[in-house]
Amino acid sequence: MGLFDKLKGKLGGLFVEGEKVSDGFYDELEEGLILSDAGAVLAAEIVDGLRARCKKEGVRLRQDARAVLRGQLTELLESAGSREMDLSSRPSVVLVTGVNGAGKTTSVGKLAARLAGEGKKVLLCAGDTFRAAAADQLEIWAGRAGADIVRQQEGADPASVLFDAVNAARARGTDVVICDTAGRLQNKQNLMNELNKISRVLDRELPGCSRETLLALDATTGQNGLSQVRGFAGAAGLTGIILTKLDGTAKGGVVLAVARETGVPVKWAGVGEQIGDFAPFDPAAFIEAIV
Ligand SMILES: Nc1nc2c(ncn2[C@@H]2O[C@H](COP(=O)(O)OP(=O)(O)OP(=O)(O)O)[C@@H](O)[C@H]2O)c(=O)[nH]1
Ligand SMILES: [Mg+2]
Repeated sequence: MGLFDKLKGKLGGLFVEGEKVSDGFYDELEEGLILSDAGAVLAAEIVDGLRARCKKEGVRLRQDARAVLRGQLTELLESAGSREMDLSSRPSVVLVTGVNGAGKTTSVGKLAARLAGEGKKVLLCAGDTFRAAAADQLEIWAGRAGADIVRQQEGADPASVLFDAVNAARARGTDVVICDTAGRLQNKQNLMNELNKISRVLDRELPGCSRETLLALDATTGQNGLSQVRGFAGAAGLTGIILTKLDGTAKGGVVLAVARETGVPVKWAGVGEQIGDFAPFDPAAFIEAIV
């Protein structure tokens, strides 16, 4: 079973063995890409690119066009930045942001488990102080992942929880602090300022530390995902994306638009609600699943 086996592409049906490419084929492909949330402009661009490549390489059969398309889309995803996580300093810090319900807390738990499995000492920071239940939920994940947790009471300043977490991490020789945050809309200025404040605590307390700021992006959100990436990149300086809920969708094409328009790389993929449903994002495997 591959990571993306649950991700059923709508495009697969187009590549009938032995059939030739045709105008109708290219039109249907363009439509399929739009239905997968790649966006109209990018869909047209991809299809034009494919036409040109197939013409140049003398590709006549759909099955061969599929290979060309896969290569083309994989290249597009790989053109975004490096997918490596920089966790070289001790402690290093991973901040997980995103809109409500995107899968932040779940992803924090999964990532913690993964890093703990690599032998790292992980501490979770309950930066979502908006609801008391948020810290309880994170505490359950900390238990599952074998990580420590630092939390405060409901309504506390998230920057102050992070301050405590950083100090605990220094005292305990923690390798990675992973900070959960409250869900927020990408256009709500006061909440975005809160992320900024969290970031300033890190500048002051851990100058020069390795820092990843990841956006949990629900793969089923469609084109709004692009606006989320732009908004959070502007406010928090994203270093990567965790693409969540890939198990529940035939879409996910928005990451093509994200790669093209923002250059923020997808670093992780969430494919279920369980702790192990998480892996480094593999562009070639992803494209193979949707095309
Ligand atoms: N199928 C599936 N469900 C997921 C995945 N990741 C998260 N979920 C589910 O999505 C729901 C929301 O997940 P949370 O991790 O609580 O999301 P959040 O972004 O922390 O939510 P808020 O803190 O309320 O903003 C939960 O029911 C999770 O189990 C995934 O990769 N696949
Ligand atoms: Mg949460």
